[in-house]
Amino acid sequence: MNRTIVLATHNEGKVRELEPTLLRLGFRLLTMAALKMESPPETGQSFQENALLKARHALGYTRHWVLAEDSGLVVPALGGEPGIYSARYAGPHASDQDNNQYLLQRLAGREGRDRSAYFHCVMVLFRGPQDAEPLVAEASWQGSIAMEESGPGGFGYDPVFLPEGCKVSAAALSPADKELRSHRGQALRKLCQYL
Ligand code: ITT
Repeated sequence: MNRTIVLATHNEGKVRELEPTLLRLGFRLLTMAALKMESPPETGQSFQENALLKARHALGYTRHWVLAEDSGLVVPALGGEPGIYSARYAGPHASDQDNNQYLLQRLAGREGRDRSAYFHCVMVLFRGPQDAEPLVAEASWQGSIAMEESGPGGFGYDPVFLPEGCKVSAAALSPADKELRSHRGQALRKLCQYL
């Protein structure tokens, strides 16, 4: 395809997961770090609002295509927490491990269905700054929250997320297996089908 896409994210975990498919399709990729772009404040009230906000912010810096996504973990028994606040659940500068420990504390004493959870991702693609009808795709990944962290890979909540039908946490899946099952992998495949 020989076209450049700017990945409007500062999250290296997301970049690692999005790269292989987009490169395989022949896109050249640029990151916000390479373009020295700041992240916008995430003031949206939904995954979709935040994904659009991140993409539109990046479009202020470039004439290339821009792909952005907003994602997070939803725990229905906690009223949907952490949801759109997943990246900063334990505080504004929280690390992934802080967030995981905080989540485990919030679920202390809860078992069975109360530990059900899913990841959700809304991904948007603007085919240049004039694109009035950006492509939007979304997907979820069902599972539950483990009693403790495990697994060497992934990022974010992967060490505490037990995907439905798996015996290990998302952090113990191979990158290819995670991409096949995950909210982000599914959303990206839908988006690519629209192209
Ligand atoms: P950008 O806004 O720069 O893209 P971010 O990390 O702030 O990066 P989000 O606002 O979309 O991104 O927050 C997503 C958070 O949800 C992320 O930081 C993780 O904590 C969590 N998350 C999303 N997808 C995940 C995945 O596949 N595995 C584990 N955690 C994930």
